Amino acid sequence: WQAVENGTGNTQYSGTVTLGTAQSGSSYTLNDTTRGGHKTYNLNRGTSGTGTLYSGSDDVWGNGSASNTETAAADAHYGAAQTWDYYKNVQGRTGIRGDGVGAYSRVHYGNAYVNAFWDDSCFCMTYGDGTSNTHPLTSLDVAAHEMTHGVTSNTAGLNYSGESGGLNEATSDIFAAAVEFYANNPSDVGDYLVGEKININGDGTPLRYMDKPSKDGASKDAWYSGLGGIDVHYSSGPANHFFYLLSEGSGTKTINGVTYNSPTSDGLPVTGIGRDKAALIWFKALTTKFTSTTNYAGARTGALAAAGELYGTTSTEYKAVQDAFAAINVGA
Ligand code: ASN
Ligand code: ZN
Repeated sequence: WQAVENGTGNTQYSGTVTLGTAQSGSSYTLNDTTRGGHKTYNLNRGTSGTGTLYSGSDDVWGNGSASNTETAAADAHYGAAQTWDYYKNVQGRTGIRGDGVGAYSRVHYGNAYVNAFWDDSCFCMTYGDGTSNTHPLTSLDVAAHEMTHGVTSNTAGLNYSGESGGLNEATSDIFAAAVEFYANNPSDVGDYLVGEKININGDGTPLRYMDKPSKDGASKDAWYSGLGGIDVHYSSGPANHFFYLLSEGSGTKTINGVTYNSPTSDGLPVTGIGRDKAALIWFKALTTKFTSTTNYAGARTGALAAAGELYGTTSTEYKAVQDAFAAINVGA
């Protein structure tokens, strides 16, 4: 028999947080029984197997530094919990499959491994420790990005290549931003940047920018005929840009201390409808309109259908979806 507990996580990226844990006798584990039994395991630099479930004699996890083996676990466990809560409380989806069952997280994958990934076959997400094993890829936005790959896989099933692959990647970035805003953590405020905490570029810049994706030097701001031929982490750009424009509108805007400047490819302004409505539209499109082969034109059709069902086809929200797609060069 296990008691439900609230532990304390001293994370690297999100400050001190509450973690869902379980207690059995004198031992505590990173087993979030109120969120589908989501568990966090230590791969201890291995690259296979499930690893060892985090357990300990107290309910305090990590010390904020990557040199403590529990710190990355605290971040990953927190990210999974916030993502679970977002999908349940905002989108009405309980768990990645919508069946109430939790996935699991594995941290300390490999040696100085600079990536994180979702894997359908284990129904789990995995995190490397980053450069010099000091920057684990366990920030909240990365966790939400990886967990969202599980949601996409179990809904639209967007193929991970060509334009559908870009839409798959964008969906993970879109809900990463949505989860970060939802969590409203003072140590990791919401933004339209992806991976700004894990310092992959070594100079403090984020991996991706949603207001103007080309700022990363490789992503595209708008659709063009060759988009399906580039890496999915770059062909995601136009859809990320669409989501930013639909949420916040074009032009300059400062949110939580970050200043964005979002252009439009047609030169016409877009008036944002707010990120909450934008995320509801994208989720409805993802889960009821998109298929494995949806391309950018199909995403427009699907998002408009979703907006029409949610707000009506004569609504400002519907019009904003039209305008935001036109702004990324996807038109009627
Ligand atoms: N971290 C990467 C991602 O989730 C791994 C990959 O390339 N699939 O997109
Ligand atoms: Zn991804």
